[in-house]
Amino acid sequence: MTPTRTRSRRRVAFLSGWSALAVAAAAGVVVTALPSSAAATLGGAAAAAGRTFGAAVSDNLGDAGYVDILDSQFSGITPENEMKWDATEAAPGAFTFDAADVIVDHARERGMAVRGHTLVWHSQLPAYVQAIADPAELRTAVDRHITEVAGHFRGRVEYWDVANEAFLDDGSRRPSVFQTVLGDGYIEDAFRTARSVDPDAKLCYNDFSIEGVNAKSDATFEMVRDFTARGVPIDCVGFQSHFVLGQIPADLQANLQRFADLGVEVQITELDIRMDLPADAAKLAQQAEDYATVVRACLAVAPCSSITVWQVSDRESWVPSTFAGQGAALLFDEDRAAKPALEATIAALGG
Ligand code: 9MR
Repeated sequence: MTPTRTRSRRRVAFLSGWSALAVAAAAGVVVTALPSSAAATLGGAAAAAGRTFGAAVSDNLGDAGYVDILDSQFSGITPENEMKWDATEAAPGAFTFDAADVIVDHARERGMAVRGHTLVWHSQLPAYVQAIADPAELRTAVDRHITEVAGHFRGRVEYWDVANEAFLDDGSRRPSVFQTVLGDGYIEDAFRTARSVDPDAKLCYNDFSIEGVNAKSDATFEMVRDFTARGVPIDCVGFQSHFVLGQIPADLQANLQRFADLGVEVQITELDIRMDLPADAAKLAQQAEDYATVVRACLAVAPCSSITVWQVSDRESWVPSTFAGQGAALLFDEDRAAKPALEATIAALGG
């Protein structure tokens, strides 16, 4: 799961069963072959390739059909909404972690890796934060938020999306309250605070539309280059990868590689591939090819350590409520039946 380096012994505790097998195999330890049933799952096939395959999970764990797929197929979990500012600190200083704890406990009891999402983001941000105009006051609020949230989950979250979606498409900084009140330095300050609170978690910058080479990914690249050059503690970049059918950027692999060459891990963090509804056989076949393309790009870049899809099945996907007439973006359909993309993804992983 961590192909490049290991920060501490504690990291070992995070390895899922299959990841541990893969690490043992890489270390020359004799391991029995993966049972064919496990190799034929997303998590099993990813582990054999030294990767984690995760899913975003929300308030779904009371649904047995959902949990069956989650537990049998996936080796990682990202809470979809439960760690966001509006969920964890809806009122100043009043922290609530119950919903996120349920998801994190589920993951940890099953040896799944956890991606924490997200500490500093302009969206799902309570009005009281958006109203803060005084820099000292906002700095204190951000520090306290990171300290309490990352502190609560310390030792149980392997990766944190410290900052999310800070750039616009043209490469300029998004004019969030953080940017306008605190200026450019708010991102590096957040990374430093997160590192001091949880030194063992890997700290990521996460964004959408940075999967190919463009003005936005160029600006992100320049920030990460600058951070690594100046010793700002950044370990990874998350490429959300909310794709449209047939439109996977041709330079995805090259773009992942240029970030990896800076010395950070890269991860596919919120993958889905939406299509105009209704789905049909041709679209589902194209989608299968597209998922395989994304997997191959990640596998071709050594520090690409994980792929996470943004929910388990089309029934839970955020897409239809956001893009009218579009959907069918995930690996399982509305009835939780496997789609062609599932087999293609496992095959591309080498399973
Ligand atoms: O999937 C999430 C959805 O349930 C929420 O309503 C939405 C609110 O902003 O956030 C969605 O997740 C987003 C993620 O946190 C950041 N990247 C984009 C995702 C899709 O909007």
